[in-house]
Amino acid sequence: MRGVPIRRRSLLLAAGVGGLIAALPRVVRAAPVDKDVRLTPAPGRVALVGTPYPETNVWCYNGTVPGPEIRLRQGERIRIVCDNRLTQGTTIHWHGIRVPNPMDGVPYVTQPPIEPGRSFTYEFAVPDAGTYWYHPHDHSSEQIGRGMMGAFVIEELTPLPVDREVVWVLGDFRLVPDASIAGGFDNPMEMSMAGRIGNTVTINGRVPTDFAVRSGERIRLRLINAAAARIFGLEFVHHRPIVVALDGQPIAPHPPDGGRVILAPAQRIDLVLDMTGKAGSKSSIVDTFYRQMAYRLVDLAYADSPPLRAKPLAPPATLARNTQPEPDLARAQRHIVTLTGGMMGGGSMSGMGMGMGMMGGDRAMWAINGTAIVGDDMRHMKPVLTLTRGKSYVLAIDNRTAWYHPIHLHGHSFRVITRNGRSTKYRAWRDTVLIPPRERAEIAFVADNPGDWMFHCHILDHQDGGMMAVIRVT
Ligand SMILES: [Cu+2]
Repeated sequence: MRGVPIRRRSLLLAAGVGGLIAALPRVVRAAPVDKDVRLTPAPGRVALVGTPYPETNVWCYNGTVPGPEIRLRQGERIRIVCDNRLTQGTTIHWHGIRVPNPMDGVPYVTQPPIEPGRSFTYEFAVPDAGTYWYHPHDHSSEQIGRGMMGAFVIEELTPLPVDREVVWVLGDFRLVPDASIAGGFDNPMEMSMAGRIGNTVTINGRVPTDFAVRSGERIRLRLINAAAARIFGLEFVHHRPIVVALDGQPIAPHPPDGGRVILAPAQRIDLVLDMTGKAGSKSSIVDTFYRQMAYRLVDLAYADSPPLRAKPLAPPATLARNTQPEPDLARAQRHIVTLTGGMMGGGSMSGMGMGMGMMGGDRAMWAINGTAIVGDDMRHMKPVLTLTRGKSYVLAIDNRTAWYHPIHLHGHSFRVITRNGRSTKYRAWRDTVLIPPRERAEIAFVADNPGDWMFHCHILDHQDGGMMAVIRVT
């Protein structure tokens, strides 16, 4: 389906972006690093489902799904060498981390793709604590859909006091009966609807059964939605999770709206979960986002041992604020961003009625302000917005489609200040905002990170089908 031959891409890079990028590593390699990591994307074989099913052929980092967890403390500096052993190009994007533009891992925009057999060195400091993740940004629907994902945790200087910290990378795979991954990526029908939703949900690369807990313990649960298209709506039966961070950014601790933890592709949520069940009991976490496809994700299985503490703990404190500058809403310049395209009458999984023209050869099924970047081909794109460094902006994002879109801005965090014209309660900092069908959201931020930044839907089929744009900060 990808129409751009590698040779043509390479030529263009040699003449344009490539020369610019070659000059940058000298600048960024000056400071000593706190951690050196090597990530090797390559084919692998892992037990996604477990017995009696055979192992699954995947593409992954360092032989595992998810790839190795990267963990740093706030303010530290890391060097990551990516050694591409795939048979196609790749890049790594550090989702949500405010890195310098040349380290952002976007093919043709911040770097040439890392061709098979080649390597690329990423190096940056991590300014903000929180839960992040890494994934490819080249051929991303297929590479993520085949297993390329990993957690990136940046610890606070003063950590939240808990008994145990747990990271769950939620994956979603479409498997055929022998547990191998179904082909047919970039199916035009799915691209114009909800995207490629799988049939096999994994926690840390494995179909889960029980998660062992102890009565009375307090867990910090870092949830990462690494799925290509699936949105989660998690209900913790008989438990009361408290949200303490969204997309890595601290928020006043509060129970999730309606008791459901909504987690769209690429979003993260940190929960404080007090294990209030009785010793020996079991209780489920169910995913009810697509109501007609609700299922049990995993059971919390209580050990038979006596409770860890006699009295429940006090509610968790608010985490220390990260380092993003506060947008000046009174002086902010406003822009409207309109999302269009897709099949009409969506919302349900059966909504058909493809409009003529959407099946056209150019795959431009979606658009942002009338423009579409299809696939990874960003050679000809012009920025949809050019922002002035240091100034505050409000983007009013208007979803005129019949489908959900988790919209991600690279290089920045933003506050979600309104939804459908009403102020939001927490004005949450995020890097990915889920906008339901025919709804609107306003985001506010200071454009303080210079460069060309991707602004796109994180349902990767939508991204591939045109719902991607560039916002330039100069
Ligand atoms: Cu979308």
